[in-house]
Amino acid sequence: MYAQLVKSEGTSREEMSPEEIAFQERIDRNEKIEPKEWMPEGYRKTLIRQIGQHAHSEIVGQLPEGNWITRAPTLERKQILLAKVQDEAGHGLYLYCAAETLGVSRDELLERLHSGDMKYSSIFNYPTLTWADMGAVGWLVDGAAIMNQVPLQRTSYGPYSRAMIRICKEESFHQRQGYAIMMKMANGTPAQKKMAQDALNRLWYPSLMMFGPSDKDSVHSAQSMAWKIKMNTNDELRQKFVDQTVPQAEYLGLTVPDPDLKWNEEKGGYDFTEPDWDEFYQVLKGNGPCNKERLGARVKAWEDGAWYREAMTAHAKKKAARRSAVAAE
Ligand code: BYC
Repeated sequence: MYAQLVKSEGTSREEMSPEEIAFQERIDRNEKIEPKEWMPEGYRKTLIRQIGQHAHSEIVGQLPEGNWITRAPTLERKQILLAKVQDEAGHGLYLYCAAETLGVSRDELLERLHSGDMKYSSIFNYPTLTWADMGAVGWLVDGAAIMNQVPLQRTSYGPYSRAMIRICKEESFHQRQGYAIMMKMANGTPAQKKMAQDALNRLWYPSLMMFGPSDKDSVHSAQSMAWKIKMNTNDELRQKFVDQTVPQAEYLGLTVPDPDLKWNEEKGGYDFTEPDWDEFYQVLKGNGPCNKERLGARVKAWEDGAWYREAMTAHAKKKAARRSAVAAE
């Protein structure tokens, strides 16, 4: 058990305060940590970073799909896509609320997103060029999100874990709607099948990048796993995702764009080519195909909404003043 008490910076158990040791023992017993309880500052900060980044991803993640609402091929598809994009807004809200319980305001989180100080998932810096991308996003991007989020339902911080339970229920619907689009396209005309294959070709490696850098380059994994903020390493989840997704691609009659993909009997999983990590770090630095467009759209939405936030605040103040006037009568 105490093997887990080693911090990623290299601090050993001997260097921990009695409070830190007691805290770690609660984590090891799988107790949930609740907002007002004592927690190490690093635990609080790591949670704000991860939950905040996750919330931002949900909100920015609306943009590539929102782009296709007006161009959905049927009314039914339009309704489904609208509902999905609306769900992402809800997920963002649950997560911002969970982050707020750690003593950070939503305005501050958004300010840090807009200034480029906080990240959102790299995947949303890639464009969605055709309707088949709506299928591939649901199938691969939501599929990767679920793979990462199902274990997070058991994460040690109570509000985060409870938000995850609700989010995962909706994500599985999202993944299935994406796969349903892929089925239609892959079994459609040769041109539709080609679009489906092209979407898979473009989104495969960016989806693998969603799990983060390989374990040897992951900065936060060791400490986050000791604190059960993360339940698996990045590579473990990436492997599970590949193993789950390859048979789904085969069922669609599509080819995963990796000539070296091969079942490895010994490890009971596929050997596969790693994403281009230089590209990943370039996207993180703001140099991906859509970084400027995505952040620009968020900042514009925030600025355009200023009058609405002011009106709501003024309305809330008036209501509160009226209530206290009535109470004073
Ligand atoms: N994109 O030490 P590491 C969704 C950063 S799905 C951007 O391994 P960690 C949705 C990382 O922040 C997506 N940045 O980090 C789906 C760190 O930089 P900082 C959201 C990334 O945190 C469909 C550095 O690289 N899901 O929302 O231990 C529709 C070193 O990495 C990425 C979540 O956020 C990336 N892909 O592990 C709509 C799940 N990967 O912060 C919406 C919760 C790494 O030190 N998050 N970085 O500057 C996690 O599980 C973990 O934060 C990660 C990264 C596995 C993503």
